Amino acid sequence: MKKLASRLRRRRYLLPALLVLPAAWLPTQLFYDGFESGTIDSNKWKPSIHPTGLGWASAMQPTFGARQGSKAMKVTMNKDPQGQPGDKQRVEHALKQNGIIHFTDFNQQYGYHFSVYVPSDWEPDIQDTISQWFAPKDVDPITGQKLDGPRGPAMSLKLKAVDEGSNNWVHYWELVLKWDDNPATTVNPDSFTRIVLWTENASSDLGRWVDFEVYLKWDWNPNGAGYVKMYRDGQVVVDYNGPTGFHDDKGPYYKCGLYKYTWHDPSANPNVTSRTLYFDRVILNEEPRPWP
Ligand SMILES: [Ca+2]
Ligand SMILES: [Ca+2]
Repeated sequence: MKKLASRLRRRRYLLPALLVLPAAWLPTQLFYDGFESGTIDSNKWKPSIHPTGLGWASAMQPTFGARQGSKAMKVTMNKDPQGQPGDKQRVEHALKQNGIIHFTDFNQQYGYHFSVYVPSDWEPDIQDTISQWFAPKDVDPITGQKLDGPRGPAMSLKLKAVDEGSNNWVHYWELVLKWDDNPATTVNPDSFTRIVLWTENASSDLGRWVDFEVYLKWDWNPNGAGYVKMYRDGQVVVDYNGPTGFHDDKGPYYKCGLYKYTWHDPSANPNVTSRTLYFDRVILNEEPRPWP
């Protein structure tokens, strides 16, 4: 009898908990593309390709297999033979929702999931940005002038190579976050804070599908609730609590692909004349970061 009473008591507490928990913890999917349609759907993606003609993306069947289903997005970019130091090249695609670019909200919890295949013959180079959370600059509504200075994306995931001696170039991942609580980021690059959240040897991640999950909340306030938590193949590699992003009107948006802003610099590897990589299973949810 005592046992039954205790069981009932437990159930009484369990029931309200079950009613409350799913609503709080189930993610709301804002975006999904596994590229199985065989096209890069213009309702889902906004392309940003520069210079045109030297880069493209397609939904195709990789010979090594997709991460999910049979198709993935292949991104290719060729080096501009006319490029000058400082010239930037990109083949990027920004997530859309309801046909327009998905700008995030500040103080909302998001979870990005994507899988990347970097071919095993990837030549080392000083940097390739493969995902970025682009922060649109504030604009004066009357004059149309940009109110923020140059600063780059709020966060970027890069592949880079580091010379570990005697021309022994080693591949590294790098996740870079920036933040600034000043509403007008000034032209002085010291005016914002740049933090390398993660760097790790990437050699064993070439030639296979790698799953990334990036959970974040944009909050530039130093006393706010900003965070970035990132998993690589289910393992936590970043667990950061602190300010994130810039003090802007609009939150950052995500784009993936290839962006090389140093391709024409003298320090770039001259042997890298073309780049190709693959994405699959790109998801954006409104969801809290997992615990632990
Ligand atoms: Ca797929
Ligand atoms: Ca701003």
